[in-house]
Parts: sequence; C-alpha cells; structure tokens
Amino acid sequence: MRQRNGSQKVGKGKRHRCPSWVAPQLRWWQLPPQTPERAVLVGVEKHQRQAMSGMESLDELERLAQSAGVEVVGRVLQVLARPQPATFIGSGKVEEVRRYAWENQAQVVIFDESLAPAQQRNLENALGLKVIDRSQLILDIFAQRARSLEGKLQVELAQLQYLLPRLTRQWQHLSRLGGGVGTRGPGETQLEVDRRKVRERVAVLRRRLREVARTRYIHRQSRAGVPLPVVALVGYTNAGKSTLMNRLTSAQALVADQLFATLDPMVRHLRLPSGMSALVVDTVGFIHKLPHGFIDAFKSTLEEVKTADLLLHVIDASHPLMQHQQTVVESVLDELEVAHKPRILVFNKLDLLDGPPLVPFPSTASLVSAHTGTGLEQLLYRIEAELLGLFQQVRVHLPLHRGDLVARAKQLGRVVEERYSAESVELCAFVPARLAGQLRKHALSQTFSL
Ligand SMILES: Nc1nc2c(ncn2[C@@H]2O[C@H](COP(=O)(O)OP(=O)(O)OP(=O)(O)O)[C@@H](O)[C@H]2O)c(=O)[nH]1
Ligand SMILES: [Mg+2]
Repeated sequence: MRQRNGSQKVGKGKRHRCPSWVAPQLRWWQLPPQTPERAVLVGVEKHQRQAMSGMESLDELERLAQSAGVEVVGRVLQVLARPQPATFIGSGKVEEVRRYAWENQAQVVIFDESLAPAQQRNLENALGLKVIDRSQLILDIFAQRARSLEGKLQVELAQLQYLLPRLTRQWQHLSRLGGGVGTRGPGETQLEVDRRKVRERVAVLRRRLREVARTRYIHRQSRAGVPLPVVALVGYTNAGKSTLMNRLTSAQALVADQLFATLDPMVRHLRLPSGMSALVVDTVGFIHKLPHGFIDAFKSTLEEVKTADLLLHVIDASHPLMQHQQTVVESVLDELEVAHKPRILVFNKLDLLDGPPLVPFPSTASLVSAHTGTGLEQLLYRIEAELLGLFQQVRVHLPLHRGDLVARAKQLGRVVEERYSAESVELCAFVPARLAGQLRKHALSQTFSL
C-alpha cells in the first residue's frame, strides 16, 4: 500500500504539512486554507430494474457531494443482488475501494445507500477512512445551509433522528458519528450523551420548533393583515423553485446551481393580473432517497405546504430523469397528506430544451422558463383562475356602513360588481368560503347568492 501524504506524493488536494521547524510558531488561523475533502463514491446496481440506475444515482450523489463542498476523486459501482450483512458491498470490492481511495488521497468514502451502524463501522475499519452514507451527506448539507433559528432546530432534530437508531446497539460507533463532511451541528456534541439525553433533546427541539412555527405564523398573518390565499412552490431540488419565486414576486431568494440551496421557507406577496393578492412560499426541495425522519424533522417548514391553498409543482423539464423526479415529489406530497390539494404542474427550464420532450407534457401543465420569463404571464392567469375556482361566488346587499367588508372582498377575492344605492351596496364577488360566510351573515334581508 502506498503511504498517504508520503514525501514522494505531491498530488492535487494533498494536505499541507508544515516543516517541523515552522509548526510551533504557527497558529491554526495562520495555516493555509484546507483543500476540500476528497471523496470516493460507492454505489450499487441492483439486479431488478430501478427507476434510477446505480450510475444515475451516483451522478446525483456526486452533485450532492459537490454541494457539500467535497471534491469527488472517483466512483466505484458494484452489481449486487442483495447487500452483504457485514460491509454492504462484497469483500473484494471493499479492497478495491480501499486501494482506489488511498491511491487518490481520499479522506472520505461516501456510500449511496443507507448503511447500518455495524456496516459503517466495519467499513471504516477495513478502509481505514471515514465512511458516511447518502443521508448523512444530505444532513451535512442542511447543517451548512441552515441560517434561521427554525432551520437550525430542524436540522439538529433531523441529525438526532439519524443518530437515535444508531445509539441502540453498540456504543463505540458513537465516536465516529460526529464525522460527516464539513461537519457542523449536534453530531460533534452528541458524542458523550446517552439515549435518554438525546430523547430529552428531541423533545426540547420539538417544543421549540412548535413555538417558532407559531410565532412565524402570527408574524405572517399580521404582516399580511388578512388571511391571503397561499400558493406553495414544491418540487425536486434544483428544479428552479427559487428562480420562479424571484421572477413572480421580485423576491431575492438565493438561486444556485447546487442541491438544497433553499432550506428555510420564504414568503412573498404575489399580485395577480386582476389585482387580487396571494402569498407565495418557496421551500426546501425534495430528493430521491430522502433521509429517514426528514419529513418529521422538517414538519414546521413543510407546514407551509400543508396550509397552502394551491401547490405549484415545479419540474425541471430539461432533466433526463424528469419523470422519476416528478414521481419522487408526488410520493413525498402523499406522505405529507397534501396530495388532494389543487395543484398546477409547472414544467420549467423550457429554454434548455432543444426539441420536443421525451415524454409529452400533460395538456393541463404550465410550460415556463423562469430564466427567460416565457410562459410566466399565462402562469399568473392560471394561478388566479385556480384560486378563484376555490372561491365561492356571492351576491349580497350590504349596509352602507360595512365598507370594511367590501374592502375585504377586494383584497381577498375578485369583485365583479359593486353598486351603491341610497341604503345599501350590492356586491357580486368571488371570495374564499370563510369570507363568503361573513358577507352572508352581515347582508341585508334581500340577499341571495348565485
Ligand atoms: N436555463 C435555465 N436555468 C434555470 C431556470 N430556472 C432555474 N434555473 C437554474 O437552475 C438552478 C437551480 O435553480 P433554483 O431556483 O436555485 O432551484 P430550486 O428549485 O430553488 O433548488 P433548491 O433550493 O436547491 O431546492 C440555478 O442554477 C438556476 O439558475 C430556467 O428556466 N432555465
Ligand atoms: Mg431554492
């Protein structure tokens, strides 16, 4: 086996070693910046046909690794009927990975599959390197991205959910759970705590998250002044949700060609063609093989999706796995119990399509390019039509002093007719069901609805 950091190697990404006579004078902040961690990816190709091949899944894992700031130096794929209990992949393959990783000065091996704690430990012993799995990589990205208090709490909760089943068996593996890539978050601090303490922390996090979510909700309501209809952007990570949000609302959401650029939900005001108002929520994207416990941990963020009146499912029409990504999102929406909500399929990135799509778009879909603006005007009309479809039509005669109700109808819905007489105002409008009830309640006796 070749020596790592041996004097004969001057490879890309090699860690700097200070000469012994310099080291004592240097402090960590004086050292040259660390090169990105180097990783070898390991995936499996199952015998039965999958919606995503092992190689395609590795492509995505590589994007995830890059999004986490890791440099991928190679990948190894094994065709495997079923995982080996001890090391997931076969022993010959482990040796191949070990040799490849050491020859390429990798510091970490990332598995595309979920590893049991014992498998992870055995692999680390056999490879002599840090080993993490896809879920841990995703959680590391989340930990790097979390900015808001809510985001940080959710990431910590997700990390603890990942940790908890790993606490049930052996204790010694705990010593490595802190080590993902660019690790932050609770992994490092959980090394010494026992299961009871983790559970206690989980309970505290859940409580704090409930409080934060409540405050956020109150802020949102008070900012809006009135309960505006909510449109939530959902979709696979990198589909273009934030770009679309920016185009529709002049928001300043972070857009980046990396996975999980958005972690915290962002809410913005949307003005529809007829002057009607709504709120748009941009939120965390979904992915194939989401970490176990993700939905539970991100409950308060995903609450935005649950309370939305309308979902815009944004799909990257230029992605070769567009259909699979769509299915993944559908199944997460199922799990969130929001599959019944009215939804518009928005096929985005049309500008990247050279010819007709591999699979024809459904006739009811909206075709857009958030980049060039194509189709956005039609999308706005479509959003308005869908929201109006959720509304009730009322025709009421209101007392003249109830100008507040007229103003409300204008703000929350669409007023078709507004006629004043000496003693009343006749209003015909499309409004949300709750407001329709209020209008009827305060109407004069000659009220009738269509
Ligand atoms: N060519 C082209 N690129 C687009 C379009 N929409 C988005 N993009 C690019 O796609 C990448 C991802 O866009 P985002 O808006 O960050 O995607 P997202 O769905 O919010 O991603 P996450 O927050 O990571 O879930 C960025 O590089 C965008 O510039 C489009 O219509 N055309
Ligand atoms: Mg985003």
